[in-house]
Amino acid sequence: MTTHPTQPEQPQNEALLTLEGWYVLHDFRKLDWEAWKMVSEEERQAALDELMTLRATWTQNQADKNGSTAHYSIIGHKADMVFMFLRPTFEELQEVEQAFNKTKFADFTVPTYSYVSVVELSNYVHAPGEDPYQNPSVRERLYPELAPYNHICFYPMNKKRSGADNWYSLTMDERRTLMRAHGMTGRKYAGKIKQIITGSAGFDEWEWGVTLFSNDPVNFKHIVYEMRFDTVSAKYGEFGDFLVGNLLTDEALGKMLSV
Ligand code: 76R
Repeated sequence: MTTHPTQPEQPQNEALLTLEGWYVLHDFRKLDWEAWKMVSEEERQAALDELMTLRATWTQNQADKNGSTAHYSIIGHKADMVFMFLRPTFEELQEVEQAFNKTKFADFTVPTYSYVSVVELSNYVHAPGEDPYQNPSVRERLYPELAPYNHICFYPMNKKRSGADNWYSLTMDERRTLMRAHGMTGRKYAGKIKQIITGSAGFDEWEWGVTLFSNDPVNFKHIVYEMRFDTVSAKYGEFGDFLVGNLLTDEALGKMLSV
């Protein structure tokens, strides 16, 4: 388990008081179906067995509390599957990506999109005075163990900084008020949606990655639509592509890859 440095004591800007947890890679792949269908059943089985072995190492990594991994299929043409890896360091994140790339199965995949970020809790909520990295409920959110929800929804987003609507020109109090309203909307989905907000300023194209999990995909539509009416999203939210899909249990994976 990593230890992150505690926060700077006197940051220049309160917005810098974010808490960071595990580093995250969302790795989206398309399957080269033509190549997959062309090889023999034995070759397909060997590639699948190797993938299963790798998945077992991810399960062990999670049991060791040294990271967490999710593997989902993706619906539509943007990708066929996503691996979401959470690891303590950039090095471990890259190692897990490379371990996959070295498998035979990876030869049948084409990377279509990837996203590098870090689990982030913003400073709008936590109690002053304590070391949040020692707080068990904070730790649980910074180093989350991904549970096997049936569905995933991922999209990147920015807070606008153009013209009169510049999030970064607002005062801390203004931002806190807007984020509080956002949190209230979010709380209505307690038990229905599990959200992981990851920060990607300096890491990737957008400022945050939003990863939602649910057992019913209609909850994604409801929460995203309801949040569009919150001032923070209505005025300041800018969104990238949405990618959605289904949990790849061993059985679902076998079914997906059988030809
Ligand atoms: O962390 C907390 O629970 C406290 C309140 C809270 C913060 C600070 C919170 C609650 N979020 C916070 C920060 Mn969120 N969140 C999103 C999206 O599609 C959209 O319009 C927005 C995408 C969703 C669906 C969502 C869900 N949140 C953030 C930030 C960082 C902002 C910053 O620092 O400026 C972003 C980008 C963001 C976006 N949020 C919640 C949810 C849900 C479901 C909750 C309630 C969580 C709970 O109480 O368990």
